[in-house]
Order: sequence, then C-alpha cells, then structure tokens
Amino acid sequence: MTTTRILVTGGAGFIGSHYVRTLLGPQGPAGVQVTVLDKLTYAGNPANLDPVRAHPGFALVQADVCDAAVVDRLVAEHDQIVHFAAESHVDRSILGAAEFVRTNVSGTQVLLDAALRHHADGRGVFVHISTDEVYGSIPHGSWPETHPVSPNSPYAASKAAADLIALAYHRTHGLDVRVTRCSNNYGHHHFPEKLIPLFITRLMQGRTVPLYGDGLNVRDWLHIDDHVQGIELVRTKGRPGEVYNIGGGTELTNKELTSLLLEACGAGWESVEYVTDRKGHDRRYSVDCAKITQELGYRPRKDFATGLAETVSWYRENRHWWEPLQQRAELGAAAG
Ligand code: NAD
Ligand code: TDX
Repeated sequence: MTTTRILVTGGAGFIGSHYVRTLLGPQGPAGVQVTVLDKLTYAGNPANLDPVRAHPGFALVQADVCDAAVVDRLVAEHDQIVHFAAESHVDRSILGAAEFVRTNVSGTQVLLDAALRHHADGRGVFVHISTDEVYGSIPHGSWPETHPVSPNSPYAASKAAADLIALAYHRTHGLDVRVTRCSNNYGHHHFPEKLIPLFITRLMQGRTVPLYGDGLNVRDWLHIDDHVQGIELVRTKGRPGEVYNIGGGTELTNKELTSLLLEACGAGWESVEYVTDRKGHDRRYSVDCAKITQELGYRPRKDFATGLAETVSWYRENRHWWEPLQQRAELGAAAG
C-alpha cells in the first residue's frame, strides 16, 4: 500500500489537532503519515496531540511557518500539505495586526514557495484553510464561492490575502491548491477566548459573560467533526484551483446562542453583561454550501443541540485542560 505523507501546519491548535486525531484515529484513512509543524503559540497546545503521540506515523516539529529553511525541508519530505497555522482571534487582530500579517500572509507565502520547489507539475496537494470572514458581512442570503472577497477586520484581511495568494500560485504556477472557507467552528479543545468556550468556562465558574453590542450578530455554527469531514473531501476528491465553502447549517444570533449556553450551564440572564461592541463587528456571515454538497457529497451530520451538549459536557469533565489556559486567554497576554 502506498503511504501519503501529510504535513499539517497549526496541528496543535483547535481545528488542526482534531484533524490530526481524526486522520490517525481508528476511523482515519489507511496509509497516512502526519507531521505537525506548529510554533506552539499561546493557542497551540501539545497536549491536544497526546492521543496520537504514540502512533508510528506521527511526528511533531515545533517551528515557525515563516522559517523558510525548516519549511523547505519538511515540504520536501511530504506529499501533501494541509495549512491551518494562523493567528485566529479577531479581537487580538484589532489590538495589533503585525503577527496576523506575519504568520497568516508571509507564513502562507513561505509554505507556497516551498510547495512550488517540491510539489510542482501536479505533484502534491495544498489545502489552504481559509474562512467565511473573507467575504465580509451579508445582511440576507448566503455567499457562493464566486462572491468577491471584502474582509473587514485585520484578521479577515490577512486571511483574504493568504487565500488569494494561494489561489494565485495555482493560476500562475499550476500548483494544486484547494481552498476551504468555513463558518464558525465549535467543539471540544476550543481555546477559551472564543465565544462558546469563553462563555462555558466562565459560567462554570459562576462568572459573568461579556456579550458584545446588542447581541444580534449572526454566526453559522459548524461542528469540528463536520469541518474535518469537509476538509477530507476536499483533500481527497476536490479539484485543483477551486474554493469550497463549508458550513454547519445552524445560524444563530449571539443572543440566541447565549440563551442556549446559559441553559446548558444552569445560569440565568443576570450572568450576562452587555459590553461595548467589537470595533467593525461583522453583522452576519452565511456561506452557501451547494458546491461542496453537490460536487463532493458533503453534508453536516452533527445536530447542533447534540453537539453543544457534548461540548458543554467535555468542558465540565476537562477542567484540567482549560483552567491553565484561562490566563493565557486574557487579551493582551503575550503570545508565544
Ligand atoms: P487556533 O488559534 O486554535 O490554532 C492555530 C494554531 O496555529 C496553533 O496551534 C498555533 O500554535 C499555530 N501557529 C500560530 N502561528 C504560527 C506560526 N507562525 N507558525 C506555526 N504555527 C503557528 O486556530 P483554529 O481555530 O484551530 O483555526 C485553524 C485555522 O482555521 C486557521 O487558519 C483559522 O483562520 C481557520 N478558521 C478557524 C475558524 C474557527 O471557527 N476557529 C473558522 C474559520 C477558519
Ligand atoms: O466575549 C465575546 N463576546 C461576544 O459577544 C466574544 C469573544 C465574542 N463575541 C461575539 C463576536 C462574534 O459576533 O460572538 C461572535 C463569535 O465571536 P468569536 O468566537 O470571537 O468568533 P468570530 O469573531 O466569529 O470568528 C471565528 O469564526 C471565524 C474564529 O475566531 C475565526 O478564526 C474564524 O475565521
């Protein structure tokens, strides 16, 4: 049997680690080896990879995706790349954009240049994990992949730049680049700075939660199992040079979501503090998933009520995982 060697950047983070655990887990594809390249910033946690550490096909390299020498060596040793590594929190990008441009834009370019040296002429697959935030904000309806990008936050702009550079390497050099643009992920191992894990962990400690603005911003929620399903379809069956939206099919206002989280954690509305809105806060995201559904057979399987209940249970049972991270989650804490 042939072995496919996959380089997963950002594989110690929330989504990347779930991808790696799935690939090397009992339900994963046969004949796959995985190397994680991760800088282990405040968001990267090697403990997320403990379940696969003993797998003979697993390796972890602590390195920066901007380090051209390390990236070149690793890309040369692998057949495919799945690129998750990024600064991922919108609020941090508002406080300071430098790290976002460095990692998200320059890091992607360094990786693409290495792929060009070692994976040209149709060899190799480069899956670039982008985001629905590149499209901007949409009051009604949903974006198809053909909608022009119009990002608003520095985070979204850095992701849009990376997304377009990745596509440019396909159009210019013929590199097999495939881009995914997914909606808001949720699930276990989610760093407690993002809405769902922040609210769950604070409510479990009897603390208040900060709801931005009027709480009527809308997000589409995608369980990490379904996201991984979508990424695998794109990696194994997607077409070079194509963009695929991946959504979860559950749109909620932050107020509606907060209500569900309060109920799941046994708290009331007195635990909610309405706080000053995020600057430039996008009102609504909504991806049209017809392309990946019709072309690759994608269908989100995780019912939101079940997924949320499982997520809350996981945080209840894994305080040892998130309690040490809370200090690091405080905005302004030094990254790295
Ligand atoms: P995360 O912040 O949990 O993890 C990011 C990982 O990248 C961490 O392990 C971190 O150590 C690593 N990293 C950061 N800078 C690095 C660098 N310079 N070199 C090497 N590694 C570095 O993020 P996540 O939520 O798992 O998101 C993964 C990807 O998915 C990102 O590209 C993000 O933009 C995208 N995305 C996330 C969501 C979401 O809801 N979380 C939605 C859409 C798209
Ligand atoms: O304390 C909070 N209070 C609040 O009301 C936080 C952290 C967030 N919010 C709001 C802002 C958003 O409308 O909740 C919504 C979700 O916020 P985040 O969890 O920060 O996610 P979002 O800004 O939507 O971005 C996420 O989805 C797209 C990921 O962090 C990105 O990496 C991804 O690209």
